Amino acid sequence: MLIAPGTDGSDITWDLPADATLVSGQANDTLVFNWGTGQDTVKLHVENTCGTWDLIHTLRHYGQYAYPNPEKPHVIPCIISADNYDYGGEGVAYHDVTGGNSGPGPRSNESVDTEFSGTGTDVGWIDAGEWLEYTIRVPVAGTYYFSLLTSSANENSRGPAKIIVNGTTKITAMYPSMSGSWTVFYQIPYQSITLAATDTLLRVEMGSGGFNLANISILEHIPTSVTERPAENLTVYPVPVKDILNINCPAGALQVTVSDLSGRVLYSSQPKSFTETQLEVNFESFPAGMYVVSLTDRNNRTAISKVVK
Ligand SMILES: [Ca+2]
Ligand SMILES: [Ca+2]
Repeated sequence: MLIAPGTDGSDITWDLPADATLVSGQANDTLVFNWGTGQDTVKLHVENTCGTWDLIHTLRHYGQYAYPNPEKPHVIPCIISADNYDYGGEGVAYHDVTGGNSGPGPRSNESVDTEFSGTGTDVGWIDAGEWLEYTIRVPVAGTYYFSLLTSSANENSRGPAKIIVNGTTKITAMYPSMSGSWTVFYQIPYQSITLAATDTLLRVEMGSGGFNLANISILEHIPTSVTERPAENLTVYPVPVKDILNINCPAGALQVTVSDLSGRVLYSSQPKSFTETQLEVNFESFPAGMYVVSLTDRNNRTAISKVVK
């Protein structure tokens, strides 16, 4: 404890960590001391004829902590605002390829690019290879449902985002919704994720950019009212088909599969560019019968059509 009598008769009391040592400033406005090895608090108590005033501030060694309260990880289940990535800075709590915040959003002194969007906030200006981390706590281990709320005016962006927990990839690809606008957000279809009580760190890693990320949902159940972008229209012709089946997906397709009624996959295309709107599948080698054509669209949603040969 350091007591520094003020010139106006105030009593000023500093409580420093046990192994801190005073350098200068005991009787001045600025107190300089060598920090010890522990994580501790600094307390300032001022007392004079006007009353008393106390300030308690926790100082930490450089490291990664939950934001906004280092003492409170995000408790699962919850929805985490994307801009509430951890304290710790570049290379520790996040990786952003551009220095400084490109947006006018919160945490302007960090390099993650944030903005205000309607009543909320989002992380924008996302580039390939960027990642964000969130300190979490899982009181009850088990299966949860994971989704991201995204927007994009970029018709060719595919993300996808990879979800990693404590260094283990839990979801390999979440394709952001191409909402046609940077300010219209859609929920990516939920995927199940298994979390253990020992899981403490969630990472969202960007395969490529071109989308905005508003929040991250980790829920016990899939909400009944979710605004997902509907699956794209799927038109197939001719039906019945003899050899070449034409598939029309006006807004672009990711993948096409053909299976028989027992679920056996007979054909699966390589992942397509979203700019492909017209696809063909050759049915020549398939026996006569009924088939299911399944098209995965840009939002990782599936449209199905039955085809007779
Ligand atoms: Ca940046
Ligand atoms: Ca960025």
